[in-house]
Amino acid sequence: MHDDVSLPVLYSFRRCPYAMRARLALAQAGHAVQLREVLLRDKPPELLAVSPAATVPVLVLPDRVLVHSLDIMRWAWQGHDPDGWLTRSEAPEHQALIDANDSDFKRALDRYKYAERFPDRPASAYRDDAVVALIAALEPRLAVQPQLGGAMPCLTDLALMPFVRQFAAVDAAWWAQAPLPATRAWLQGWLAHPLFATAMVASPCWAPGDAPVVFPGQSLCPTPGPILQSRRPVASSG
Ligand SMILES: N[C@@H](CCC(=O)N[C@@H](CS)C(=O)NCC(=O)O)C(=O)O
Repeated sequence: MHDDVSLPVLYSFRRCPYAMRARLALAQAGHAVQLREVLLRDKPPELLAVSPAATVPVLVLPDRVLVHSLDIMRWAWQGHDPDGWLTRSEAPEHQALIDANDSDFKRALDRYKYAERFPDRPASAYRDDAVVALIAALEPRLAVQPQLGGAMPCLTDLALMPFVRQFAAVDAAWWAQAPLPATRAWLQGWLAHPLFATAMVASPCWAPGDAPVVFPGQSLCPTPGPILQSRRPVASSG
């Protein structure tokens, strides 16, 4: 049995898409962490002490603190990437997709989600912006291959999926009939994937003194200790 308190600490918020992509990567790469679910409106001093910016996710390692989701994702596969999850995402076109997701698409997505706060344009205009910023580039790729990584998924698939999920959920009726069948199938595949279920397992809010909550939990691996310590990949397809 491993020593749970010696595992890296991950500060996380279940519904945050940045935290989701970090949890997806950690689970896929087979890293066990102590999950500390936080409330964004009531962040624990322990989080503020390690990351003054106080965004989630934050991964506390013995020698450093990673405060950006993409750094956590890259760390997950660094040094042990037998299936190329990290390597394939390093192609310039993947970096461009991730950059587009995290900048123009995210901005348009937030306006589309909260269109009532940005009343100078209709929600559909923000949706169009989001399509131009990212979604339009996904469809032709996913029409010829099942994953952004190719035949197999890569970091890029997991980095984008939580955000595309939010985009699809803003107006499910529009999404269901949009001329985006390949992107829809890709998202559906991930929403039904056991890795997503593992990453979305709910955990009570953390408080100092709580027993460690080991993530990923038992739902993914019946014997999480030895399997996770050997860092065996737990999912290989979308
Ligand atoms: N660049 C960061 C951004 C993370 C981020 O903005 N997370 C949001 C939650 S989805 C957050 O923590 N916001 C701070 C707050 O709401 O106080 C990353 O990639 O991890």
